[in-house]
Amino acid sequence: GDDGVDFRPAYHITPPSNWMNDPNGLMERDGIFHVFFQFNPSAPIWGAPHWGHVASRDLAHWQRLPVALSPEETYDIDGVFSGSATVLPDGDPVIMYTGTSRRQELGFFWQVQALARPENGSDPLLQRWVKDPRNPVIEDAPPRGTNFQFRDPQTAWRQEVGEELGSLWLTTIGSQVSCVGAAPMYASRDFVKWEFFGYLHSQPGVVPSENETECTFGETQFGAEGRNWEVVCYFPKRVGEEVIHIFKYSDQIRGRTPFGRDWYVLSDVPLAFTNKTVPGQGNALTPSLRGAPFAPAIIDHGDIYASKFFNTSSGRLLWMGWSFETSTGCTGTCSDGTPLTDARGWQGLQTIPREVQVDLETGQLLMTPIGEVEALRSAQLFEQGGMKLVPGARRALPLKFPKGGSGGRQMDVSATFKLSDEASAEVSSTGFKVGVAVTHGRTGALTSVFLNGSLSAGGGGVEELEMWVDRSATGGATSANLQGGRVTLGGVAKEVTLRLLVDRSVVEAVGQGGRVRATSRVYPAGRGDWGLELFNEGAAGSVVAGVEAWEMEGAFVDDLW
Ligand code: DQQ
Repeated sequence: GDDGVDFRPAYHITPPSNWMNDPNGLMERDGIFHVFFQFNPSAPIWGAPHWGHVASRDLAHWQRLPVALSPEETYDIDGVFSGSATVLPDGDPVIMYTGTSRRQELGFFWQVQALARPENGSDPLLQRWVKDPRNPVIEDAPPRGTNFQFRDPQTAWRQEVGEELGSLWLTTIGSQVSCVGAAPMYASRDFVKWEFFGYLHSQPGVVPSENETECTFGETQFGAEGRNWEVVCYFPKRVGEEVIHIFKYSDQIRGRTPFGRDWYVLSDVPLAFTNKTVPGQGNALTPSLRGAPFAPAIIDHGDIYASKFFNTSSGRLLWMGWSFETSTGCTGTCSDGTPLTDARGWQGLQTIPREVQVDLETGQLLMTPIGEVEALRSAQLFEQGGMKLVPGARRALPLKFPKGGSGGRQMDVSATFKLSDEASAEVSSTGFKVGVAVTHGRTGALTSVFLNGSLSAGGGGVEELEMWVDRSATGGATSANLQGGRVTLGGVAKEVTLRLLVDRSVVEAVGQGGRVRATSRVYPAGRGDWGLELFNEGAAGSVVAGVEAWEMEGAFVDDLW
């Protein structure tokens, strides 16, 4: 149904067939990385989620494994929703997920939390999972919350919670409380008995308090005030002498993307929490980094939702997110026509994992594709520096395609642009706009990724820039054609950089060493080789560009050994 154009990414994780959404249960255990994901094995649209499973030894090559969890118990019969894995001190992993069962009288999904453990802990691939007979282990939504918005438990952590209680396991669960997004915590000593333990974090001024009422599901869920948090994450990250606390939530507001958007805040003190006996007390919002006001930042400006952080055994903090299809306005469950990708039998992918660093100067996360992805580079397609681009210049790069390669459909591209010294010395606030276009074969379709900003006078550089992916000449996508945003650099930069991971229907764009990110889906229909063009559309003078590009191999292998 797609005229021979293969939109299925080769080096990204996609479903074996049918539908994929959120990443689940991300963990490293005995040198093997596990990625589970929301999976509908029966149709290329969302429905009755199972947990699909892939594993890797190097975070670059992946093996497909059997479905790990299926809806089969009364408490999860309508879907094994999202959840996390925690590796316990004895090395045994445990999954906590959300079980759902439709309440017919309401038609919505009743949500409780359940545990699963490996059937055979000595299977390095952890292929079979057994549900705990004591499930569900968390049945009660938080006070003024609702079991219709109560899901996606986060990887648990140990925390000292005072002399009386000592050290406890804590987790947090995406929720709606008093009609706003919330991250209630639950505490346990043995990982089996869990109790509500206050709120990890809440929106400023909307700390749930006793006198607020319960939110009726559906009433304000998507209204101006109504918000719901899904897939909340909370991870500490050591930065030199300090520990920075990263809190992430997926805000389910309609209208921004088909699904919502992922946000983060950073704090240099652990996020406050209320003791369950004093609801609302001491739960004022912990300030963001350096006492700055609550200022959530966008994790990725593109087609990303329900992303997750996870730690490796060597203490790296990584991130990975679900990228949904945007080939039609319909995202799978609508009745106004078949989504384009339904015909192909699959939808959805996971991004290449990103390495997470904290920049204390600006209070920003820097997120770059992990170094491991370079293991998939095969032929080098191009390498050249010193390319001068005068204002208005466009320059097609002669790529050297290997035989039997992807014809530019699977590429890893790095570009640097040295901003002109003369121009910045003379002119104040002169705008620049430089970038890379991916050209899509013979039809003339292209996806432009660019950086723009203003050069500061005298100093010769840029302090703030924007990165945008422009899909208006790409064809096929119906969500916003321009995806991107603005970012402060925390200094004056004389050089701006772009990294593009191009994989058939996805372009992961990362600007300025990971300061700004946009994952965009593209569906160019043309045949013929893809290519790269550099451009300088700004008024700020010449730039000098350097580009490296590689062909990328597929990521899936039959076995990891
Ligand atoms: N989708 C899942 C939920 C999650 C939402 C169900 C986010 O667990 O809250 O597939 O995409």
